[in-house]
Amino acid sequence: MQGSTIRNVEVLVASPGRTFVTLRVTTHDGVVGLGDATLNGRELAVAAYLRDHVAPMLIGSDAHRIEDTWQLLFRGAYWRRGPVTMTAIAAIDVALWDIKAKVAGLPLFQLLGGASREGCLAYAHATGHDVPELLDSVRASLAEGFRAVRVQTAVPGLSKVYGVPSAPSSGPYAYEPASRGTLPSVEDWDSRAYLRHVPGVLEQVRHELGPELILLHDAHHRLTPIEAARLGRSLEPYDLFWLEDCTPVDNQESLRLVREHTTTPLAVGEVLSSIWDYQTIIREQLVDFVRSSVVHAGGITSLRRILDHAGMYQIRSGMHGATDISPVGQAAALHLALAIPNFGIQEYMKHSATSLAAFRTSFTFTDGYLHPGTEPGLGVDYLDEVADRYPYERAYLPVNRLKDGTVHDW
Ligand code: CS2
Ligand code: MG
Repeated sequence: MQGSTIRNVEVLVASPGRTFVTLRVTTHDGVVGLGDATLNGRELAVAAYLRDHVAPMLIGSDAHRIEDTWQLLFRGAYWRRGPVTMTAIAAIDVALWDIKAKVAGLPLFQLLGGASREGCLAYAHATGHDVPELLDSVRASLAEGFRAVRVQTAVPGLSKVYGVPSAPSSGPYAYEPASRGTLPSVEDWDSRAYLRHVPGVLEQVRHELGPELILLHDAHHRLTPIEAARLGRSLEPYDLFWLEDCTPVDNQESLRLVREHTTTPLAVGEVLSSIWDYQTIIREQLVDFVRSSVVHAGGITSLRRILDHAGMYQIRSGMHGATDISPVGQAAALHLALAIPNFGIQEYMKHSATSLAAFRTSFTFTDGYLHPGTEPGLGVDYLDEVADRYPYERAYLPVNRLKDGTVHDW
């Protein structure tokens, strides 16, 4: 199997519109596999982890031994888990799956058991500084063919809130959470103002756009468990598909209190990076959707295991798909999403034209559904000649502070 031994491992960092870390693995036969190693606001930590520690270990190893390589990088590192390690492992894992599928001459989803559906229902981002602007944004997403929309709104009294671009009417794709600069920007937060405002907004959206529209909302980790319980209950009349990250889940048990008080479906996990982070959450049926991405949860090998476990509890996937998941990570998500039995929905925050220009992609969006395409492998290429025009620029996710200056979850 000389041909499939790894000849080269490259860590490519560029900032076309936003920063992406792309891993490229090349075998002696010249087969290329790509992986996404982008960890928003901490990109260079993963790049160094890969370049300085992991890449030297893989030169000369067999690219086809995906599971063995995963175990080597997880157990062999001694220091396990966490977003940096699991994002690094994910990039290698996906690149090896890309290679194996290309050698097999099949689209990756065929190696994952084949298609379990014709397409993956996708949700768009809609946002507004006020209800009329939000309604326009939702209608714009519907006009693009989306059947599901996540709605985020500004909150009176707060200068800046997650999911809402600074400039009014700049459209849903103008929002990029990480901002370039020497220091993170500071946003203010007030849970009481948010809890007073959001139910009324969802009420108006549901009233204006009818019962069929699939509606989602992201509380973005900012509420205490009892506040989250109250929000979940106040949103029940508006039939949300899910309420996301209603409270931080560092303490997985905190969701018990939320579950006790509301039947609004819950989604968590975009910041969770391993199956152990879901142990209590899944076993006690505390959520309805797993939000981990292939990129931040150890790759296809690892996320498939988490989703298989979740499937036992009828918990479905809702993979994170914001713009800090690169087109490579997005493609990997779609191949897994097409194959798994317990698919729920896929986030589709479209990349800017500048970001997209650095990649050739083959996934499609038709009538509300995403499909990974049928090219061998992932179906994505990295365009060095374009990406190289955008050298790395540091950017930070914002920091949140309460009115009294206390640091709060962003
Ligand atoms: C968000 C993300 O899309 C989402 O659900 O939670 O936009 C998140 O803020 C970013 O990915 C953080 O990098
Ligand atoms: Mg989120």
